[in-house]
Amino acid sequence: MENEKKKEIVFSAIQPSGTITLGNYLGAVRNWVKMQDEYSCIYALADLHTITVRQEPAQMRKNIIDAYASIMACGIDVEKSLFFIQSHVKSHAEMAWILNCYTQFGELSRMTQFKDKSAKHADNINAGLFTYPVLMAGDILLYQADKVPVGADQKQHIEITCDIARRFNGLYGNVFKIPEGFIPKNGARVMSLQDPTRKMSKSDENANGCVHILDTPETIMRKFKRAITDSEAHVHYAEGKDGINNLMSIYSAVTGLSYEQIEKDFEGKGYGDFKTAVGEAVVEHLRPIQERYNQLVKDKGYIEECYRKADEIALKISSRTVNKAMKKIGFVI
Ligand code: AQP
Repeated sequence: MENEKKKEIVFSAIQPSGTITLGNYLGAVRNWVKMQDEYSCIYALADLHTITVRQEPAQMRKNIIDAYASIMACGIDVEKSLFFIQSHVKSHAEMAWILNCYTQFGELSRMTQFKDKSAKHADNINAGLFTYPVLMAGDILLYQADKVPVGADQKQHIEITCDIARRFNGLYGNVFKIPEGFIPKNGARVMSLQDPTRKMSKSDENANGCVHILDTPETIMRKFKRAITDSEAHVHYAEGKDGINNLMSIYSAVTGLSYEQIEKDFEGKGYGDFKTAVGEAVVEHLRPIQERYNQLVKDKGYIEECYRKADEIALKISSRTVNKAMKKIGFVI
């Protein structure tokens, strides 16, 4: 119990905007799992974030439940960690509005994800897409998180979270803990298999570029065999070899082998052999996750029981921070 009190708080979230990808898993979720014993972990399905892009209602409902079960299947243990659904905890929307008033238009304009996503969804550049980092800052700050395990693409969003928190604390005293991003050494940036200069994304239009953690072994093998490489046919890590570098990074992340060892093992072998080996290693790595997922989705009642319980606790914790912030600002509460 003494130890419990001293544990640092970890917070992270993932959007249920589609089936979880190998990028989401290696960049974020795998670390969430590893941190469960050492830290007091709070994880969320960030469903409020998904509506910055249009969603089909029935598909969205399915995605939320599937994502919850997938994350549990990856190893999030609801007895150890709090794992809730963001839209069920009203503090997130409240905190987002408050922090919007402490965030500058100029700093949001510099966010690369906003630039990327507004180019991708040019017909719907809504205000939510622009203020997405503020909602995310609130998500983290509500739980007074010490550490935030994310992929490298979220680095800028963690920085703006710290800037907003420092600005608020500067005005009102110590309301928010200043968090620290936690980016893995391996798998921090998994790239598309079809365009290795772009990150692997759930919403990639080219289905072959993205490996989903629930893809069948045949699909995974096919995607890796079609992965874009180069004309050199020599497995080694080097600048300009984005496709091979990406495959090496994935292979290293799932096998634990160093780049030197991989280069040695594939000396004199072609890219075909290497792609097959990466595909097989990923299939084996994902097999137990897929088996657990198939068991879990059979019991929707149990899944609901898990998130309802977590939603309630998350509301209690986060309401304390909302109340504190509102009181400091001058609201009558
Ligand atoms: N390609 C990636 N490599 C490593 N980490 C990644 N993450 C996402 N893509 C990669 C990490 O996964 C966590 C959850 O991400 P998210 O769902 O909140 O949002 P995202 O980064 O926008 O993910 P997607 O897959 O690209 O979703 P869509 O297509 O809907 O925009 C984060 O910690 C992220 O760093």
